[in-house]
Amino acid sequence: MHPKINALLSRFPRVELVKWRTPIHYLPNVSAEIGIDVYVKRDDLTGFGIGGNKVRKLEFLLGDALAKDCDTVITLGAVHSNHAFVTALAAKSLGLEPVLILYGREELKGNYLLDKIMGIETRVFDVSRTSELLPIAERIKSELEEDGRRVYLIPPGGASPVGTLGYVRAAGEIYIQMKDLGIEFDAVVDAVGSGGTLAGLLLGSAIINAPWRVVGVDVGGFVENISNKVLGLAKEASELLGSNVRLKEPEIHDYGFGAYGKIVREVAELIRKVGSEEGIILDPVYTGKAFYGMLDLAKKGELGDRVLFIHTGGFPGVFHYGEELASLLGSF
Ligand code: 5PA
Repeated sequence: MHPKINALLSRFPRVELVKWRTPIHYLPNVSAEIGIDVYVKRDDLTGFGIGGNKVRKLEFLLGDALAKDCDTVITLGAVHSNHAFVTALAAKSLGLEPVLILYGREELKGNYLLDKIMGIETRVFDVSRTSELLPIAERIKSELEEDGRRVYLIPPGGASPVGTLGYVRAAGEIYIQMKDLGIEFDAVVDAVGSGGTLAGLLLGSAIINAPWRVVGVDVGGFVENISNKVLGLAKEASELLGSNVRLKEPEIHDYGFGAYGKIVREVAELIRKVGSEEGIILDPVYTGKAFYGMLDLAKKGELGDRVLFIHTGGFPGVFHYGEELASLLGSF
């Protein structure tokens, strides 16, 4: 761990869910094709449940829930939510009772299937985006509290100042690994949904004065006004840490193809290509769109000579949207 970040984070309760530094892999074929060096930080391999970025946030969020003596964890998202499933699974493993507040079609596939297999309590509502679930989640929290439960409410994607600490920590890990590799990244790129990952990277990178630019790829407006949200989260997390770094406006590019959760041919083809050339499985909702954006920006010369893509996980999305992918690829 980076000593400066370690010192700042040491007073925050954390449950260890990620048992190793996730590896950084070089992608030879993709790099040769676009003419810059592309590396991937394998946060798909964080190693708890389905892995992914959420596990890093949950180390601090569930640490906080336990420190506050809660017995129940509520969170919310779409039925395909990676965050919801892995939050519930981690909560269960720590003896906390999870309740998921979801929206979308209840089909037994992807993460929703995993929710059911693991016996997780789900309550599905007829709304069209996660933000509309917030008042419902607040109401359910009050009802459970009236029954004597001690509830910890985790916002969509774990995007709270405490959750943001997970990627402050990751920024330090990346810095140490970069030094070990004897290289320097010009840009670190990640998918932006609820914004907590980018906010943590932005803050962590500022604290250690990292040489790279932090670049976000919006995957379709999961939340409105994402730049403000990311900056706000980074500032709140900075206050929580007692750090007084200056934070830059986040750099976020839109590669959402019109909507969050919209499954498109360009991304389906890229999932096939990167899978078959590099053995890296992207998903159609987050990492596929983000990787597409990263390649496009790199080809335009906007990311420098060496870029690190954060693979934030999410492979159950491939199975959730299997039929859409099959029909777009048209060769099954
Ligand atoms: C998600 C989010 P942030 O939410 O931190 O911006 O991360 C975006 C992201 N990659 C990137 C994967 C695989 C993700 O699942 N997922 C959400 C979910 O409910 O799963 C929060 C939207």
